[in-house]
Order: sequence, then C-alpha cells, then structure tokens
Amino acid sequence: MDTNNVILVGAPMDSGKRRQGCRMGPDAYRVAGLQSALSDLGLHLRDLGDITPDIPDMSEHSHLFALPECIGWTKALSRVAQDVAPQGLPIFMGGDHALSMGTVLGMAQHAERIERPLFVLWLDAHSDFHTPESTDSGNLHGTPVAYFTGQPGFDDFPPVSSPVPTDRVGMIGLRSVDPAERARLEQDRAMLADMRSIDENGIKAPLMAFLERVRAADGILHVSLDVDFLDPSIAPAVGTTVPGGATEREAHLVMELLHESGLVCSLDLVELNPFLDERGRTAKLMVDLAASLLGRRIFDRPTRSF
Ligand code: HAR
Ligand code: MN
Ligand code: MN
Ligand code: MN
Repeated sequence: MDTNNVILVGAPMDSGKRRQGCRMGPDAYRVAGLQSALSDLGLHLRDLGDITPDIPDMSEHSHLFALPECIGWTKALSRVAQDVAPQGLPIFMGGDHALSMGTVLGMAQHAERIERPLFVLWLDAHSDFHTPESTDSGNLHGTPVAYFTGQPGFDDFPPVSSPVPTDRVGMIGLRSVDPAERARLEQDRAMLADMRSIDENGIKAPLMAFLERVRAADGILHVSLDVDFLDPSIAPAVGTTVPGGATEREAHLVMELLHESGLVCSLDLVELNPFLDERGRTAKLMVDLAASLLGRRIFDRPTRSF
C-alpha cells in the first residue's frame, strides 16, 4: 500500500436522497484547501477531477429515489476505485453516502485481488443498513452497508461478488438507527459503538478493538466518514443532523489513531452539503480530519479565523 500517494476523486453524487446540495461537496473540499493540507504533509497528490455516473437504460422506481442514477454512480465509482487503489490511497470526495456502494464494491474487489480481507469503519450517526425493501424514506443513502455486506434486494445494482462480512464492519457514532435496521444489526456481528457507550467508555476503546481485528486478519481498512458523525454544533453542513455527535477532539483522536495504525487503504468523505454550511467551517473541519488521518500532528494544526 503506497499511502504516500493520495488520489483525490470527486464524486458529486446527489441522488442518494431528496435534499440536494452534496453535489457541491468536491469543490467545497478543494476550496477549503484539501490539496495543500495534504501536500504540506509531504504526500504526493493527484486530483482526478469529478467523475460522472454511467447512464443505465431503465426507468425510475416508484419508491426508491433516483434508483437509475444511483446504479450508474455505483458502476462508475466501483470501476474508478479498482483502477486507482493499486496506485495509492484514494480519497472519495462526496457526494452523499450512497456513493459508498460503489467505493466499497471497488475496494472489496481490489482487496480480493491482493488477497487481503477488506474491513470497513463506518463513522456515522446512522447505520445505513436499510435494504430497498425496508427503507421507509426510499433514500438510498440509508442503504450502502446492506448492499456491500451482501443483503438481498439490490436487484438492478452490480452483483456484489466479494461482500464484506458484517463481522468486518465497525460502526462508531451511532445514535439514529431505524427499527428494521436495528433488528438486522442485532442478528449480525458488526462492531457497534453508539454515542452512549462512547460517553461512558471513550472513543478509543472500540476503535482499538476494531483495529486489532483488522491487524489480526492482515486486513486493509476502508474508512467512511459521514459529516453527521460529528456534532451538528461543529459541523452544521449536513441534511441529516442528529444532536449528540462526536466532538472535535474525539473525531481527531479517531483520525490520529487510524494514521498510527497504518491500516487505512481508502477514505470516503460524505454527506457534506455546502449549501447548509456556515462560512465553510464544516468543509474546513473535514479537511482537517482528513489531514489528521494522513499524518498531520496536533501541534501542526492551523489557526483558523472565520
Ligand atoms: N435511516 C434514515 C433513512 O433511511 C436516515 C438515513 C440517513 N442517512 C444518512 N447517512 N444521512 O448516514 O432514511
Ligand atoms: Mn451515512
Ligand atoms: Mn449519517
Ligand atoms: Mn428510515
């Protein structure tokens, strides 16, 4: 894994839910200085620009919002992920969380090729574990974990040839899980750390336990960072805010420990809706978190003025 090579991939996907704005995410990260934050760390950086979805020949679904476009993004993103993964560490700049269907699909195929198991760390208020049958909202950004773990019902999507077993999924930050997701999660063996347990035990313990699983299996780790993992008071630019999220230091600590683990192979930055931001503060915080994940140390954090 050549993690000194970082490949930025813009994924202005906005079809995973009805509320629009995440399509502006990739440019918000660029304007907030993602490239310079990472090149200042001595990393070699390439920005592939924004990719576009395939256009599948099918009609809209009665319940699922923008199903054809979501399928088109999944196809395009899984191809790009497979192409770039051998060259370095891709950062997929979203775009909403439905983009992880494609990125994880592609990274799982890459992992199979290099014969190492893929693990996924889901940093999110939500478990995103609905299937197309169980989702009330019809918003596919609430379904990616069900897709890449191989749950049924994703009929017209690309088949998941190497599903990520649920015991290779870790979720940290949970505080809004629908009953159908909860029922399914309870049967499964994902590592779940909700905000209540983080309040009681801290955020380091579940993360280290999960990283130990990855290490013991000689795995590689895809990290999917949803803006709503963070408390809305520090990260307002998201359509699905849930109070009681991670603090700035909790989030940075996660990123610093991930860096030290040396296990991370790829990163999604998702659900940023710049239309809802306050003077770019959420975009900048996400850039700072990405920089921590790639090795920026605490004394090197920039002073920000808004
Ligand atoms: N569970 C709800 C639904 O299915 C909300 C899902 C919200 N998902 C995200 N990503 N914002 O985590 O509609
Ligand atoms: Mn999410
Ligand atoms: Mn979420
Ligand atoms: Mn729901």
